[in-house]
Amino acid sequence: MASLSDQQINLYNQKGYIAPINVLSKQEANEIRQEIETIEKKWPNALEGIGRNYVHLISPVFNKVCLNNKILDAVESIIGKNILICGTTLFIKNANEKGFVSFHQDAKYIGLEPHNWVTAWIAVTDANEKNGCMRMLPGSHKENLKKHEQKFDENNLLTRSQTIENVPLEKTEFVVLKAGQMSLHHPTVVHGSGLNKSNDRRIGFVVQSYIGSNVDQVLGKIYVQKARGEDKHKFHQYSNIPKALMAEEDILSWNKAKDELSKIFYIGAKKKGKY
Ligand SMILES: O=C(O)CCC(=O)C(=O)O
Repeated sequence: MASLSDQQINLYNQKGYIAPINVLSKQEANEIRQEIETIEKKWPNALEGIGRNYVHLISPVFNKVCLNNKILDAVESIIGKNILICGTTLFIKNANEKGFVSFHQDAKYIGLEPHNWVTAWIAVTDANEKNGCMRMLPGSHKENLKKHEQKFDENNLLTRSQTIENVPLEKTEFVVLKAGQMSLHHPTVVHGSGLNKSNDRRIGFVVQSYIGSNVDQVLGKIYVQKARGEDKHKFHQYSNIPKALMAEEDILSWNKAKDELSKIFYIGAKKKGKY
């Protein structure tokens, strides 16, 4: 059932994002962190590079988050009741590293049309100005897709370091979240994030994105799961639902999905980045 108030929906329409929304308890957020850190210990490098994507295919803990009713109720308010999960990404900035995200619009290289989709950024740790939370340029989603320079900076957490230049920083807004809260943002809102200057990791588990079942992938192939409602369009192949962490057959599907995603991310690129 749609849960955002008219006021929240108006704000989303006006600014291109809405935050904070309480969705998980601190304990649930911490369970996600534990799962990430277990994988990092047992399977070093598995979550690096393209491996930070589609993690809901190899972990029941991540998968459960994508199906959380509080998240889906808010998402339903924006894209309607027929909801598919088309991807997840871990955005991790470790303390004392130089990770950042240049200003960009998600819709630029992702191939999801029409734009009946929304990205849920779920805070696994607190996210604030000090540790490099996202910052949004309110209202920018109402404009067309902008020119992005391809910079291939190895500290940039975006695939090709796609960058919109000259964003007026004084007009941007920090998206401050406590662990367990989320923000929802529009496919064309301009956003990015700065360095983590704290002593702990900053972790976002990002459903990128929830799409209406009417949304097609026009650049390649994605693997979806049904979150809610009906899929009359049947544009996409369905993925497995993981029953155990890193089960062998799930790893095979994960690898296939990551390969296809990588092809989409780098269409037309002169070279490949780290992710
Ligand atoms: O985690 C970040 O700092 C940026 C994430 C982002 O760009 C996104 O979720 O679309």
